[in-house]
Amino acid sequence: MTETVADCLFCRIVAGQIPATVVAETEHSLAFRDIDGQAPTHVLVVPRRHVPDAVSLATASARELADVVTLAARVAAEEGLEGYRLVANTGAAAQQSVFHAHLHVLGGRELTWPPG
Ligand code: DGP
Repeated sequence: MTETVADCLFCRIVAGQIPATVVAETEHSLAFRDIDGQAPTHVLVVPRRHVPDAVSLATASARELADVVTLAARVAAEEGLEGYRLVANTGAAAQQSVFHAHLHVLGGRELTWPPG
């Protein structure tokens, strides 16, 4: 099931209305490079369906959430990452800026902890 929102940036990328460097996709999910990369690999994995955040995706469809996570792992493997970080900023207070669910896949450099 695909639900889109006309003024949502990631819905527009999923629809091909805004260009993005797509690296992988499935029936339910799309993976593309972040425009503001914070690591040698910085890919966003989004569901094609519009939901505002990852928790909402879990509620809407556990299968589609699993598809996003599995595609993120596939991207990490294809990028040759030994370790990587999956980040789901959730809410404005956690620096979520695009309110269409997405996972950041970050890797290719030493990742420190805790994150800022
Ligand atoms: P977040 O802050 O967690 O909501 O992450 C949103 C990310 O989206 C942020 O790292 C930058 C990225 N981004 C914003 N606009 C665009 C765009 O037009 N294209 C691509 N590829 N990424 C974008």
